[in-house]
Amino acid sequence: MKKVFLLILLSTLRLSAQKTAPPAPYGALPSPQQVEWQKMEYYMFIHFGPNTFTNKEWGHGDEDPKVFNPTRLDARQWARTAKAAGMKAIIITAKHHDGFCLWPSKFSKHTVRESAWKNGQGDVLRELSDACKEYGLKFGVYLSPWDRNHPAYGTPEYNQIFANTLDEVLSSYGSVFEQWFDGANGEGPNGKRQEYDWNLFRGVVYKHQPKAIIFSDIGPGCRWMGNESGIAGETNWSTLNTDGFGMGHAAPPTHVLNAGNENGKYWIPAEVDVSIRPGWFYSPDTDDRVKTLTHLMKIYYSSVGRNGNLLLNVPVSREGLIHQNDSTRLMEFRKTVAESFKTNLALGKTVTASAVRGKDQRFGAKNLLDGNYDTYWTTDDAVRQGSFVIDLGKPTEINRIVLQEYIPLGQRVKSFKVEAWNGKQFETIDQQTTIGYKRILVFPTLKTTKVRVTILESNACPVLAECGLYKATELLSNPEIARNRQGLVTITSEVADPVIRYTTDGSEPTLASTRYTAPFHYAKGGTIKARAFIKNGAESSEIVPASFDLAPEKWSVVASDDKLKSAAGRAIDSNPHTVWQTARQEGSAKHPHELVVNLGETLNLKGFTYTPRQDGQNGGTIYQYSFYVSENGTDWKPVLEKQAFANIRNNPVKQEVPFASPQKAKFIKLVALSSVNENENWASAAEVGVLVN
Ligand code: FUL
Ligand code: CA
Repeated sequence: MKKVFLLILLSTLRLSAQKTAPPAPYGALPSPQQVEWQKMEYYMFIHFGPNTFTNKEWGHGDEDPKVFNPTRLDARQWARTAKAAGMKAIIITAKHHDGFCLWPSKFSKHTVRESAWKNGQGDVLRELSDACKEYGLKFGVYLSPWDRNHPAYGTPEYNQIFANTLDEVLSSYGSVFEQWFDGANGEGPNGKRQEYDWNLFRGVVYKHQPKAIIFSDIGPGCRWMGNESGIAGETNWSTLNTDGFGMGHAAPPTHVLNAGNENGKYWIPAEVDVSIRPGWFYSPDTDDRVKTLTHLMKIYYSSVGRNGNLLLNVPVSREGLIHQNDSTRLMEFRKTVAESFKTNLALGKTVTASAVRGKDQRFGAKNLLDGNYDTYWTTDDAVRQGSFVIDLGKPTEINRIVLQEYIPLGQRVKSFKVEAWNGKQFETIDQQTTIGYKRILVFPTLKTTKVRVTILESNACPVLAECGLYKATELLSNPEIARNRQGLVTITSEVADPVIRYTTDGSEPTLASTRYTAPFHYAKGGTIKARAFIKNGAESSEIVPASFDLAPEKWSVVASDDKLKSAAGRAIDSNPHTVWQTARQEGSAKHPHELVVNLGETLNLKGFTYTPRQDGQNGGTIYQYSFYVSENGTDWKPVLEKQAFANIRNNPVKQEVPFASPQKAKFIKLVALSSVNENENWASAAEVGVLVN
């Protein structure tokens, strides 16, 4: 009897001493550097170079280096701004497609040394890397292999030259946390494209910066997520299959980059690069078009909130400073994010899970609410579903939930559901797919005592590090300004009983400005600024600007048959959601495809505009074009020949193209010479317009 008792005692002791093992890692895993990188969440991109001074997005490489002449360059101001904005690093375009080097490279004759800035004695990379050290920021470099200036581009020697360039940068400015490789590959000065030697380039990076994260379309450190508008996929796996793929046109389709591959072979998380302005480079034309706070918050939720890091571009101005408008907006953004996620209402509250791994409290649900990423809740290996309930103790207002998987053990969750207790039962708030490092769900404010999270599907037992509940700042939604073909402006608002006020003289609308009550005529164009007020002005929306040129009231499409006429009419109906496209059937005429418009009166044109289709597709989007004008519709004068809309494939925003000198015209003709997609023999447009103001 005694013996048996002793045996039982011994085995119990042994059992409790034998701790439950943590789950084995699942699938492709992040390196320790990738985990660190993911925790950075938010950092700054800076596009700066000759384009800053020439109003271009893609320089041609033949620009006079003397144009680069910032008058008051202060890299410490950039670093200070980034730091105050809550960012963790700065990545700068050390060399963009025009080949201009922001440091005095030995391997190029197109650099700051040849510029007017500091009499050729300056080095932007030196100043910025020093400033980053001073402000405790990490430093990263963008280097475009595509080089429209270098005479060797397009020959085998160029690969070694680019490798030397990389070597120079990566061994001269201290630690580089991220090397950004642009996938764009176009023609160089000799009209040839380069076959890049990526193995060579990667080798140089790791030689000097073994811990650097290499960004490219397909990693290996992190990946492009398929667009430049700041929207990662709602489903976003950090794993990707890259075998057989390459950069640029050889990359997986953008929808794949956007969502990653479930069970992908490599860990290549998404980085969300987007500009705070319509373009990547500074232009005085966009000083008024810095993205609104509302827009930036939307980007935050669709980047950091969807398992991606946010790389927000803030272009440096011609003075060599971050413009006041951008820095003001960055501070508002920082404040709103910080306030929204200041108080985790779930922290330290009671939480119970449907199951706990080995019933071992080291893996218990309380780990979800301890504010420590390195402790997690998990279940037995065979368990693929499970839930936990957070008891808030009292009715609490919430509108955001933050979930985090413990990624050192891989990304596992395929779908999950969030519910709130309504007094009688749990009611679904949202059901979504992946979580990854961080997932934030946004929902209207509700009051509840209990929240239940259910993992519905997981590729291995779920491993969740944290769950947070918040009552985030709700911004009053912004009014929207639209103008129709006849020039009638409508201002709408989602706010209940708003008082909308607007101006047409560029000033900021106040409570004293004109009140919007009905659509008004505004065919000649200009800038309208609107703002919604509620509670007698106690609360207001942001100020929303909208700029218009001449309305296409009197315009008509010139075409032989009515079908084409009405189809082409979609390019001049003032509705960016309707698309004109030329015939695309088999055997149809190859490029050029053209659109001819009768303006109905003779005008003095300063330029034209082209809005590519805005429906998420890029079929027929024009890349190269020529533009003609005519006073009688028969004799055509070329104004712009064989030009290109720079970067329109990745950033399909409205293009505004000024002419070198004003042109008298009653007719215009836009001729599409090529599409953004190779071998596509048709053209499309959401809108075509003119600049007369
Ligand atoms: C693109 C480039 O072509 C753009 O000019 C910009 O630098 C963007 C970040 O990457 O591929
Ligand atoms: Ca934890």
